[in-house]
Amino acid sequence: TNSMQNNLAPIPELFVSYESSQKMKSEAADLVSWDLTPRQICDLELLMNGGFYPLKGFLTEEDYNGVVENMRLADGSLWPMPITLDVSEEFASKLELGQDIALRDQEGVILGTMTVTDRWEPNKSYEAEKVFGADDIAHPAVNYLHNHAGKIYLGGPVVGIQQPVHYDFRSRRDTPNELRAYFRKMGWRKIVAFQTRNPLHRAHQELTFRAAKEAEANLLIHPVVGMTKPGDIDHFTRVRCYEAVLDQYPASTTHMSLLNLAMRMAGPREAVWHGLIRKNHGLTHFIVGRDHAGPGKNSQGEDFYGPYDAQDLFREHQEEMGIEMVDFKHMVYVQERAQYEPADEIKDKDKVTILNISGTELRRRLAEGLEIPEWFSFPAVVNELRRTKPPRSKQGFTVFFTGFSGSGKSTIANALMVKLMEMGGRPTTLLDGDVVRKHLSSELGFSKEHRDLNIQRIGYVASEITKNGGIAICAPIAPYAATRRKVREMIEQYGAFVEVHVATSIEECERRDRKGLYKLAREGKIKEFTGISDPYDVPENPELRLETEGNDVDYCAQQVLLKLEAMGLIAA
Ligand code: PPS
Repeated sequence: TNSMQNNLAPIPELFVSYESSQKMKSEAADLVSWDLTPRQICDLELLMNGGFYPLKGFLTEEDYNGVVENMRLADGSLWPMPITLDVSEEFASKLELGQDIALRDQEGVILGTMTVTDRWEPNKSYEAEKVFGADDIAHPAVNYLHNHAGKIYLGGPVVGIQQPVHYDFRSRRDTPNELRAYFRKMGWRKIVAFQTRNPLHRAHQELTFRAAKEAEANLLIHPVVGMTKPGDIDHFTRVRCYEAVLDQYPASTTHMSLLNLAMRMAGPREAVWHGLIRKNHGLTHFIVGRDHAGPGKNSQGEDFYGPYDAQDLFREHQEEMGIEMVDFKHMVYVQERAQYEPADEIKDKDKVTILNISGTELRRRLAEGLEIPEWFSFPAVVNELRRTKPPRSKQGFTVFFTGFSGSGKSTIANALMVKLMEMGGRPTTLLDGDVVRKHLSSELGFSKEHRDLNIQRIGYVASEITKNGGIAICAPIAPYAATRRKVREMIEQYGAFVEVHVATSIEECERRDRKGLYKLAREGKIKEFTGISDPYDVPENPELRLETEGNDVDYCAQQVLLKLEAMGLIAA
């Protein structure tokens, strides 16, 4: 298949002319509007600019059924991924078939219109089984399908008005036709694409450069900056890393462009989809590695797909796709020869030392501020990663005290705050119950709903503090486990969440009754009082449980410090 033709002629887009788009923008004011989700915006961008050619809009029911069933549109063309406009039942019920709707971004800017020809309720479990291989929400796309996507799908042709606006890395983003034009201008006919959602280290540089040499092709580094796997390094950091690696390649044969794709992590089907998208961008070759676009482990702890399933499915369809697979060589570092070599070509395996640092080990070294050797990565890349992921002892975190009123939360929190200020280094904020109820939640009472709102506000502020490298100390009662879990999730995106249960018993709190509230609660003068007439879910697995009875405040605060030290959050 080395003779693949690549004429680089423009590919059809769904955009109307500039004049019509101006006219449509004003007319669309009268249309019913759908506010696109972040994923739908990514999908729409590639639909409109030809990245998803031959699709002409969000899938109709017939196309969807074919794609789910056997990766084919109703007209027989190969298309492995359902590109669907999922909406709420409420929105769907307002529409008539044949009606035009305006598709708007999150700021309300109109990006395109769609004529709704189809509306149906998909069988999501079936879609999950067929497309992602299992109806298991450990798969990020299946989780998205069941827990984020709307219940109803709308389908129909799209008319493009304007590209979604990106304020970041503008000069690095290209539509398929812009890339085709660039290749034409440079005289490139054979181009191999490298898809990635991770920073490039030396092994990747080696393998991509080798792939290009072997195919005697130019190289396009084509990283995804739309949506990748939850938990991935953010694209801002990654693009700075890619830019740092670019000068390791010959400039005359290597180019980088960013792809605003929303990945689904669908392994084999995703590989074929990636191939079609690259074909549309004017590429002739595509690198497929081990476990391409793999979603990680399923809920049984097993891999969703076999390591080479993606290569097999790609190989099966590459002729029809018109893009050739270059299979990924697993590159390893041979210490004695101070170079990377394909693992399967090393003849003297038992005589040489093969070095490797896994992804997990890399994350550990970053978190603990340990050495990352030059044979593994480029200093400029490591620098960028360290800037984004400072060691845990320099990251922000939240200490979240929970316990009954009068349990001693505030007093211990205050003591902890003073001790942390004495150590210095990170800005520290105490979000004490009283402070919060005065400044953030002054209109709230103590109903379940109001307490939840109160705790979520505290969680939000603490997550912002944590994100920006500070220490947030919170000390509300926070009686409900579900709400505490939500707050934990919010904060753990950015740093550690240290839940401290101040386990003073209700009897002891009532005996102390510092504010005289327990007496009022017993007399029924305060309703819904935690521990008396309102529930408290005892934390099951807090990072720390403090027994306050018989222990003084200083001792308790010191216990928290020791815990923070054990977690690597404070260092010498
Ligand atoms: S919650 O449930 O987390 O939103 O509560 P929080 O914001 O921490 O507020 C608790 C303080 O409010 C006083 N107070 C009550 N507590 C519990 N139940 C009822 N019904 C109630 N009404 C007023 C009480 O003094 C709590 O103060 P602390 O600092 O916890 O002793």
